[in-house]
Amino acid sequence: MPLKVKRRRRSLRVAITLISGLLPIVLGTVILHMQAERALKQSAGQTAEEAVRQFNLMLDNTAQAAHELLPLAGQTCNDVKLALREQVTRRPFVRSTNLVWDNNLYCSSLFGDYQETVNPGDYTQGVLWLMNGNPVTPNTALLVYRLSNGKKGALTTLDGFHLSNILRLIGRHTLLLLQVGNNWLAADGRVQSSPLPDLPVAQTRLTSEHYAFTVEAGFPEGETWRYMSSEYPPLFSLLMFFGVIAGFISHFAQRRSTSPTHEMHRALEAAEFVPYFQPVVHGDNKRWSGAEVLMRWKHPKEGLVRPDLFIPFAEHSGLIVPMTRSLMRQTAALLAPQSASFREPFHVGINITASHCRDLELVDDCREFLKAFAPGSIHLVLELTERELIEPTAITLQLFEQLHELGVKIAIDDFGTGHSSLGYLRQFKVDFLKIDQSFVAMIGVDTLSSHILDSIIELAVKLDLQLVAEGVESREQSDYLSAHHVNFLQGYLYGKPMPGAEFISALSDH
Ligand code: G
Ligand code: MN
Repeated sequence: MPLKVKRRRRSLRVAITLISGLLPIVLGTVILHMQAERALKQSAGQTAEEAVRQFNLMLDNTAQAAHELLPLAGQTCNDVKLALREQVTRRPFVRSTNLVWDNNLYCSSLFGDYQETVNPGDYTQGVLWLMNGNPVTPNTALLVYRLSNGKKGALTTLDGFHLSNILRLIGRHTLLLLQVGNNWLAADGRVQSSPLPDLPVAQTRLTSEHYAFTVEAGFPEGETWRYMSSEYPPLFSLLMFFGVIAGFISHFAQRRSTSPTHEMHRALEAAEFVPYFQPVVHGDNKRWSGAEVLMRWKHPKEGLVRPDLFIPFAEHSGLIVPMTRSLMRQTAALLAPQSASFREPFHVGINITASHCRDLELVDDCREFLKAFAPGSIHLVLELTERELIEPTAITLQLFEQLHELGVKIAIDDFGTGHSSLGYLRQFKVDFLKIDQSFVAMIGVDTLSSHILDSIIELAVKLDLQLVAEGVESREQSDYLSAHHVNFLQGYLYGKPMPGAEFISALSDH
């Protein structure tokens, strides 16, 4: 069935379905990715805040020791070394305490008397020095707090073990670094002075408001995806679900877009509807008097399709009007060059459905058709099937009025199979009756049908209507109809419906 033939190529349809399915998944993933980045950023920020808070507390403790010792600076080491050791013992984070006079460390809680020059430039803002150990404990991180007042000075040191512990415990999934001046400490407890490493995901820096240090927090490469895969599985399932739904909807929407109507739209644009011509002959001399135009669909895959299969769809979708217009234009283009050879007006029968008669467009189409021919060289006959009667509304009556003014003839097709009244025939000023082929087929076979045929002929004579007999296949039928003065005959006996070129060459032979 041609109307089921898919409009688009399969690969394109599959691609569209895939894209529709993937789009919500991709968009959803992008949104989840952004959400995950936000969550990580927030987490890094909170971690950094917590670390700064902890370091501030530890430094407060260390600074207090220095404040308490500073007034003692200048006294002999022997007098103060117990006070120095007391601070180390009392304060949990303080590892050592030292007194300074005039930038000279002269007394230490570790060694008592001691001599070492203090260079204030080593201390960030003159206060903090993150170092990788001292001569006593090399390679053990150490944060030195310096307090000075004139020549007096106190140095208290904070054990790096506590610092790296904080980095490790608070950080957990977050990478945390403590930076003091150019030096920085990571959770592994090593102090380094190389450039700070990049934390590729959610990098956050937070500087203490009380002391000269900065905490940097962040996550390693790929953390966003790891976070998503651990936190969002239910949302991912939902996305998959939406993707599948969208794919299905797209798939079925495309199936719909290959509906008969769409397929016929395409065919109309591709000029696949072509006219075939079946000759109509004079009843008496059997000379060709005209032709009925019969639509054929030259389908690219299905071959030649007969109108019964697609005309109902065309009527339903309203496409029948442009399709017939195309048929009339093709017919005019084909026959107009022959019109000089017509010895009498050539009958051209065009099939019309009731849906054609809803507006006056048909008048313009007929006018355009007739204009293609030399005046008087042609009779345009519109064939209306008796099976669907036209309502005599104001618009249809106006339509037929205008058609008659144009000189267009009206024929009732398949006559005898419907139930048109005499009033109907008069109202639409019918010119021809086309006797349905079922009655012609019964000639010499079925007496009842022959009676009906005789009545139709009688009626036509009384109403002064011209008669066309359809489906004439045998000499016997032809003789009978001629003997009963049927004006025109049409059927396989004289010619089957044929393509335009064939019809033209047959026409010149006749
Ligand atoms: O309804 P309408 O008259 O437009 O239909 C014409 C139909 O009759 C076409 O399908 C045409 O092919 C068919 N037809 C024309 N002549 C003959 C014929 O002699 N015998 C048969 N069986 N069909 C015919
Ligand atoms: Mn017809």
